[in-house]
Amino acid sequence: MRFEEELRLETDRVNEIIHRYLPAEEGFQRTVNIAMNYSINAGGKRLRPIIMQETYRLFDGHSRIVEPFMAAMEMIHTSSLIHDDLPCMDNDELRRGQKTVWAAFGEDMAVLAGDALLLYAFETAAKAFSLHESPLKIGKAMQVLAEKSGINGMVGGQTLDVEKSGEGLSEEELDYIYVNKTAALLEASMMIGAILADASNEDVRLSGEIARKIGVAFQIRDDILDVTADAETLGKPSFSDEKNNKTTFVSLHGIEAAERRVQELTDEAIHLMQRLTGENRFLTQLFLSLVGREK
Ligand code: GRG
Repeated sequence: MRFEEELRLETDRVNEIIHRYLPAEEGFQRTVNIAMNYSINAGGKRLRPIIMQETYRLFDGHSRIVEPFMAAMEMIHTSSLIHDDLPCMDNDELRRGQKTVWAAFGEDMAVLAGDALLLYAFETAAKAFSLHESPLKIGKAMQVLAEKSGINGMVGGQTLDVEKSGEGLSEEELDYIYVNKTAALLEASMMIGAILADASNEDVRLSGEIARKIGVAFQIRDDILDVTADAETLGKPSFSDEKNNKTTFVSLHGIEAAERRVQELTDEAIHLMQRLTGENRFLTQLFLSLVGREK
């Protein structure tokens, strides 16, 4: 089967898993549940849960324990997009091809929907405890999920990014932002897949290192698309970085250098994959496909 077809089928299967864990739209508080589902159901590439599942398979995992974590990861990612779009952050009105949550439901509901999705993610991941597998590895996976989302991960990266808007950045600061704001959730996805499949500590570490490189490459590609693709293709506004006075790899080094860096980081990651105790051709192809992604 062609890779594109395989990816489409995989995305459909991942969507089915995520939908099983979404909250029912009922109760006095249902407006927030509706806003949570609105943002998740708008689509998205589902890259993080796909990477988690494929890493789990790479290390020969074959139970359903990974599924609540896949849904949890997409919830955390989506919660960050909801908050990222708020007027006090990027002030964007288009995401995943539809109105952003604050534009559709108001700022108050968007703050609450982001908060609620973040916490519902941990409620969802905790459902793994009922699947009769080692509670120790579930606990470890939850620790990684929390660490990489919080001040030592995504929130940390976003903090420096927001604080430094309109100012120049050193290479070290830019790297900190990319490694944390974007790569940390990809890192967590691979590490959790490995942990749940009982991979060795060295394989978990290596998985994190590979995903960090892919994550930084992914963010640089995002910067490139921000200045080269149109809003219709992206499903979100282009030139958002310029509007928000963001220093990016592209604004610092130009598009050609950015393209080269994406390729270099991807090559390094693919090379490191050969050191893992296991192989997954689909995952390798997925990483390679990200180099040239158009949305
Ligand atoms: C609510 C925990 C929490 C944190 C809020 C706002 C914020 C802190 C963090 C923002 C992080 C962020 C939006 C980073 C950008 C990462 C990025 C390139 C996202 C786009 O990911 P895709 O292309 O999106 O995978 P789809 O829509 O396909 O899922």
